[in-house]
Amino acid sequence: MTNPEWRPTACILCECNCGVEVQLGGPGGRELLRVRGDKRHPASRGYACEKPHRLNFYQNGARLRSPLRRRPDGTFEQVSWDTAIREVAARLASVRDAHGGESIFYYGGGGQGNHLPGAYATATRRLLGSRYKSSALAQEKTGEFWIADRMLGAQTRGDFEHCEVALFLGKNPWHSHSIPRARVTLKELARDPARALIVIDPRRTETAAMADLHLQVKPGGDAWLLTAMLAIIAREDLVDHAFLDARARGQDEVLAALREVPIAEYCARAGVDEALARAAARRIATAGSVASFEDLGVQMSRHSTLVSYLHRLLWLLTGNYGKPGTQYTPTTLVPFATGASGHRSPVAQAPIISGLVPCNMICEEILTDHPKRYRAMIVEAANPAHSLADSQRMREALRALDTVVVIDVAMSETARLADYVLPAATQFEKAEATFFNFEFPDNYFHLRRRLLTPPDGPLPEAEIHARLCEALGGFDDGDLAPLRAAAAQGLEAYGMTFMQRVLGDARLRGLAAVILYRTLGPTLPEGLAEGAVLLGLAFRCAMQHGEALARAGFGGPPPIAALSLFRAILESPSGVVFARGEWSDVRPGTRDGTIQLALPDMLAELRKLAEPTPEREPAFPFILAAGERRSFTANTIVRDPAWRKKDPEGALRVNPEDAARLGLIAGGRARVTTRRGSAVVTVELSDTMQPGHISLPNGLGTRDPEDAAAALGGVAPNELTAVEDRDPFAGTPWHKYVPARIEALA
Ligand SMILES: Nc1nc2c(c(=O)[nH]1)N[C@H]1C(S)=C(S)[C@@H](COP(=O)(O)OP(=O)(O)OC[C@H]3O[C@@H](n4cnc5c(=O)[nH]c(N)nc54)[C@H](O)[C@@H]3O)O[C@H]1N2
Ligand SMILES: Nc1nc2c(c(=O)[nH]1)N[C@H]1C(S)=C(S)[C@@H](COP(=O)(O)OP(=O)(O)OC[C@H]3O[C@@H](n4cnc5c(=O)[nH]c(N)nc54)[C@H](O)[C@@H]3O)O[C@H]1N2
Ligand code: SF4
Ligand SMILES: [Mo]
Repeated sequence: MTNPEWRPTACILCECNCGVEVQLGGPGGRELLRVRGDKRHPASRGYACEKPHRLNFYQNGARLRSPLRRRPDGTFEQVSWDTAIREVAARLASVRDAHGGESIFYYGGGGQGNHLPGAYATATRRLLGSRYKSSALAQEKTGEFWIADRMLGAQTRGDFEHCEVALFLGKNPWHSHSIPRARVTLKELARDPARALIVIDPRRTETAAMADLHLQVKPGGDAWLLTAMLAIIAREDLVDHAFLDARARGQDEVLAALREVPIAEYCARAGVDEALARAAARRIATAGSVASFEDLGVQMSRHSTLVSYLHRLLWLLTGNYGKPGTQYTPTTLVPFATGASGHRSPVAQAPIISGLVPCNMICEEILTDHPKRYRAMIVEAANPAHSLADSQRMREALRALDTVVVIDVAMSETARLADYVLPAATQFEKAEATFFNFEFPDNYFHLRRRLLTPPDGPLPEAEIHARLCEALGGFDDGDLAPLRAAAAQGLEAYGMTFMQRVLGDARLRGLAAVILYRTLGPTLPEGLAEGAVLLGLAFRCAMQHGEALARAGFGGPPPIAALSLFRAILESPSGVVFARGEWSDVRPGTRDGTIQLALPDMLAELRKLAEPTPEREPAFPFILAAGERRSFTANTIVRDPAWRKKDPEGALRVNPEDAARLGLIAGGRARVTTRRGSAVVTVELSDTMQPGHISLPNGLGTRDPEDAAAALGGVAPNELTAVEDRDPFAGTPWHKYVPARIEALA
C-alpha cells in the first residue's frame, strides 16, 4: 500500500540536495516507494536527476541495528547503548588523559547532505580536547580554498544561470551536478547561440559533447593549457584593465610573467591545438560575463593548487567577478570554508587549511612513533578506509590506533576496522540539512523533517553526542534546568536564557550544540528535534550577515533576526530563502579590500612549468582517472549494487585504439596495475576516452565481496592510489593522475 501523501525531503546522493517529495509505503510504511522533484524547493524547483528514484536502496539497505564492540579475535559483538556509550567515553577519556586530547582525531562530520552531525560533534570534541580533524574536503577543495582566501579573501561560485559563457574545468556537471538543475542549465547554454559552453576535459564527457568548445587536454596538462590561455590574453591585450585598476593589485607582475610564456610550446605540452586555445581565450575575454567551475579533474591532478590559481587569474584578468553572470561570494548560514591557514599538523607539519589536516597526510600522522601521533579516531558519516588514497595504508593506520569509533548507518569498510561501531539513524529518520548552499543573490536553507522514526537500535547523531557528553560529565541537570524552564515559555524566553547562560559561559559555550538539542529539541515540532542546533548557528549568522538577512525578511537586532530566521527554518519543510545578497556587496575580503593577483609562490610554480617534465614511465604507459562520476555512482552512500541500473560492475573505460592494440574486448576482463596495487576489471570500449587515458568510477568496490553488508561491486579505486601522489602545497591527492598499465585476461 502506498500512502498517497507526498512528503517533502531532499535527495542525499550528491551535494546539490535537490528537494524531493516521497510517497511512503510497503511493510510498516517504511519504504520510499515513489520519489519526485519538489517544486517548492527554492534551488531545485522540481528538478531531480535519475538517481533519487531509487533512494529506498539507501533507506532500506543493509543497515546497522545495534552498537557493536570488537572482540579480541576481530569479530564484533552486539552491546547495549548504555555499555557502548560508557565504554566509548571511558576509552576516549583515557586516551585524552594519557596522551592529551590532541591525539584524538576526528574525521568526517557529514557527507552529501547530512551536516548536522559535524555540528553536534563539536561538543564531544570539546570535552575530549580533540583539536585536529579532517574530512573529504581536504582531498578535493583545500588547495582551492587556500588560493581563494589569499587572492580574494573569500570563496566564490559562478552564476551559471545568467552567464554568457560557462567554463567547466575538470568538471562534468551532466553527471556530477554541483550546481542546481545542472542539466536544465547546460541545455539552455547549449541551445542559445549568443551563449557559449567551454569544457576543459581529457574525456569527451556528456558535458563536453554539448560544448561549443571542447579543449581535450592531456590528463594532467591543465597547468600548461591555462598558462598558455592566460599568455594569449596578456599578449593580445585582452585584459580588463579598467576592472583591474579599480579592484586589483599585482597586475604588472603577473602580466610580465605571462608575456614570457612560449604559447605554442605550452599548447603542445597540454595536447591542445593552439588555434582552439586562442579561440577559447578570446571567447572568454570578450564575453559580457563568464561563470566558471573547477572540480576534481584538476583538483585531483598534477599542479592542482597552481591550477586553482591560474583558474582565478583567467576570470579575474578578464574582469569576471562581482557582476551578474560571473563569480560571487554567497552568504552562507555556516562559514565552513574559510581557507585560512596557519597552524600545522603535529607530526608531519602539514599545512592545515580551513581547519582540515590534508587527507593524504593522515597515515603519516599515525604510522610513526612520534610522541604527538594520533592515538584515537572518531569517524562520523564518512568512509576514509575506502575514500582516501591508499586504502591499504589507511587500513594499516586505523589498525595502529588505540581506539577507533565509527558512527555510520552501515557496516562500511571503515566500520569494519573500528573498536566500536555506533549505528546512526538514516537521513530520513531524523531532521537533517546540508551546509553546502551557495546560491546568489538569494540563498536558501533547507531543514528536512524526519520522515520515519528510527527502527530499534540506531540513534540520531545528536542523541549519540548528547549521551557521550553526559557520560564525559560535560554538564548536569542543574545546567539544563533554567533552559528547560525557559523553553517551556517560548522561543523568545529561550533565546534570552541561551544567550546568557550558554553563550555567556565559557564552560558551556563549546557544548552549545548538545545543550540546544537536550533543552530546546524536545519542544520543537514533531520530527525536528535535531534541528535545535540551528538556533545557535542562526545567532552567529545574524551577527555576521545582518543586512543580507534583513533583505530576506529577517531584520532587527541579531537576537531578533536569529529567532525569526530559526522559526522560518522550522516552518519551511521545502526550504526557505534566508539571505538576499546584492551584486554591489560582492567584494574581496582581503585585508586591504583589493584582489591580490600576484602570489609569489604560485608565480614561481608557474615559471617551473618551463622545465622539462619526465615522460610517462614505460612500465605505466596509461594515466588512470581513479574515480569518475557516472550515472549511478554516489560515493559509498548506497551500498547495494542492485541500486545501479547501468554499469553494474563499474567498467574500466578504454579508448578503442588502445584496446585493439592490447587485445582488450568490450565486456572482457583485464588487469589494471599501478605502482600501489592491481585490480581485475571489466572493460568498456569508449571513444570518449583519448588514447592513453583510462577511467574507473568512484564509490564502488570493496575488498571483501563475501560480506553482504559491504557488497558494493566493482573496483575500489583507492586500492590503486598512493598517499605520496599529492599536491606539494595543499597535500590533496592526484586520484585523476595515476600512472597505470593494462593487460588483457582470458
Ligand atoms: N553521479 C554522481 N554525482 C556526484 C558524485 C557521485 O559520486 N556520483 N559525487 C559528488 C562529489 S562528492 C563531488 S566532489 C563532485 C565531483 O564532480 P566532478 O569533479 O565533475 O567529478 P569527476 O567525474 O570525478 O571528475 C570530473 C572530470 O574530470 C575529468 N578529468 C580527469 N582528469 C583530468 C585532467 O587531468 N584534467 C581535466 N581538466 N579534467 C580531468 C574527468 O574526465 C571528469 O569528466 O560530484 C558530486 N556529484
Ligand atoms: N580515488 C578516488 N577517491 C575518492 C574520490 C575520487 O574521485 N577518486 N572522490 C572523493 C570525494 S570528492 C569525496 S567527497 C569522498 C567521499 O567519501 P567520504 O566522505 O568518506 O564518504 P562517502 O563515501 O560519501 O560515505 C559516507 C558514509 O556515510 C554513511 N552515512 C550515510 N548517511 C549517514 C548518516 O545519516 N549518518 C551517518 N553517521 N553516516 C551516514 C555512509 O554509509 C557512508 O559510509 O570520496 C573521495 N574519494
Ligand atoms: S542532482 Fe544530486 S541531489 Fe539532485 S537528484 Fe540528482 S543526485 Fe540527487
Ligand atoms: Mo566530493
